[in-house]
Amino acid sequence: MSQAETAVDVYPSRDSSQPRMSPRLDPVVWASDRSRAPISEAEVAHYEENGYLILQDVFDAAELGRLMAAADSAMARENIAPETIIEEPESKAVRSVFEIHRQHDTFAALMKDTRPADVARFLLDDEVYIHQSRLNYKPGFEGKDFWWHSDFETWHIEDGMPRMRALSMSLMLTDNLVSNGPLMLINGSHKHYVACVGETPAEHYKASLRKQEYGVPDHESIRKLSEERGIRAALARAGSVVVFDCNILHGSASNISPYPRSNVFFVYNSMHNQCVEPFSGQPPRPQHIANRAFVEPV
Ligand code: 6CS
Ligand code: FE
Repeated sequence: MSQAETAVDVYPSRDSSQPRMSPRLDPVVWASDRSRAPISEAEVAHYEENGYLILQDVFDAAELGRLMAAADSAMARENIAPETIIEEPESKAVRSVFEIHRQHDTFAALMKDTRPADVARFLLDDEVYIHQSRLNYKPGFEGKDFWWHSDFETWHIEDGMPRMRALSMSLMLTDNLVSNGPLMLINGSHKHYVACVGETPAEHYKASLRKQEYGVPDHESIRKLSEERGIRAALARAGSVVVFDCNILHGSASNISPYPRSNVFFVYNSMHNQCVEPFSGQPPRPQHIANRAFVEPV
């Protein structure tokens, strides 16, 4: 398919003063042959219906120890490119470190590990590459919220991701508890595309990664979708993995507990869904936020 053909914007957003909700145009589970799934039929059905799946205790204590040591060194900004570090909006605490898979071997190996990668290759029915990776620390007392959003709406408008053929893995590096600002997902919201109001500001990422105010759904749409199927908190022990569809509405509250909610997020995108020119009409976001330079199967 030529570049011009893929540039048809089938998911417009931030182009009107009125919010809009429309049906998803893409499959959730792209796999045609489900007999070779690396997860159970019930897990596939849960993911397809709800838009996410929690895989309990995927990584063991020894593996977690290595990952936490790597996360601590990244949090200490050791051998980390300064432009990939995002600080909390109200302090100098490290909120996120982007492109972590290219800055630390431990995380590079994680994203190639067959336990998450095989699930992504199955659900997206293709070879996959890393569109984005990040460590979100959400430190105790200081970790601020991530307002409700669809990742795909941002990746489509600001990164030029054509279709909903991507998913996120969130590997829990610390226990994700009721008290420490766990990921919350609006059940089933991935089946609707919520177009947001408000034009994308220039270099929006400089603000949105600290506190997102554009490309966020309107309250009425959030209320409607929450009341339809409910809001779920992804509570699980460190070592567990949440797989969630690129378009599910999710967010998390501030962490006022003493306990960090540290997760490593990585986004698998289908090799047949590579980013084109951003649909915002603005220049692409930097490489460390939206990978364009290293598009090879994991
Ligand atoms: O803009 C982005 O790509 C990032 N923003 C959020 C809130 N989630 C996805 C991603 O990390
Ligand atoms: Fe997100």
